[in-house]
Amino acid sequence: LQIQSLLHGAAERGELCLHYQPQFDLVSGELACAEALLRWNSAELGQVSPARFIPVAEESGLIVPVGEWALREACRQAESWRRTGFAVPVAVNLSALQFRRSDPVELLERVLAESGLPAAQLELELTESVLVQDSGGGTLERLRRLKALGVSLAIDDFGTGFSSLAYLRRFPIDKLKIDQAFVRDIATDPEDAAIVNLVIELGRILRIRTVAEGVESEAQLRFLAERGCDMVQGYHFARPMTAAQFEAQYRAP
Ligand code: G
Ligand code: G
Ligand code: MN
Ligand code: NA
Repeated sequence: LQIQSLLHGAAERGELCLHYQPQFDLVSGELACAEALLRWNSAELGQVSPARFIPVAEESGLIVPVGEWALREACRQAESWRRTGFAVPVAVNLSALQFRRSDPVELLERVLAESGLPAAQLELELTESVLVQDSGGGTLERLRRLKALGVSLAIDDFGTGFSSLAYLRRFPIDKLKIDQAFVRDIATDPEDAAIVNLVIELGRILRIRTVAEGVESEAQLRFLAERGCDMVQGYHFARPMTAAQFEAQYRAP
């Protein structure tokens, strides 16, 4: 309850910020994308981990204004980088509630127009729960309208929800992000290895790019490269970092 009341107004008090974690193309090794991740430095509680405040934000509905702040800030940052010659697409997490509560298409149109960011430079990460709760085809319609704006769509934490092969075919998805729980033991656990293989193969068949999350070791990277995973993200390459650190590290000199 304390978290909830303090999170309310955190954006206005300047306590929220975004960190960025790079994704790399596994073949070329080039920077492909930056995932924006919320951080909260509370005047009262100090640094609060997203694992603690995101669930509270989702239960209380605060994720709607907080998520809107994150989207706006990520677009502002990406456009500021792009205008100065550092064009890196940004990926923003959208919770299922943001998707159902308000019209995400209208919000995206507004934020893109405000920031000036070309839609092609923005990716939205949705969880499987968004796709599963498709009562009456409303979700498919919204995803199509989002795609029509020119943004790309990724499924986050893929494999942890109630996947159905039908919706992957039906929905206009560009990327599958393989959950880090499956990646952790790929080099040693045959079942996890089989699952990751299957997702990569599925991506190939459906022409959806695959990203392995939580890559922490050379052994995991080797496995993913051999199997033809398209992209990688994880501590082995870089942790989430401030915008200034990200720019210092990845803007070409
Ligand atoms: O950053 P971390 O590394 O600790 O993120 C923890 C969780 O918080 C992840 O599940 C991530 O998807 C979620 N998260 C981080 N930033 C945002 C955001 O801006 N919006 C939403 N909805 N979730 C976020
Ligand atoms: O749910 P989502 O995938 O958006 O959340 C990403 C979360 O995973 C963030 O909390 C981020 O800090 C974390 N993360 C990113 N790379 C790694 C990694 O290599 N190992 C672990 N354990 N966590 C990671
Ligand atoms: Mn994510
Ligand atoms: Na994820």
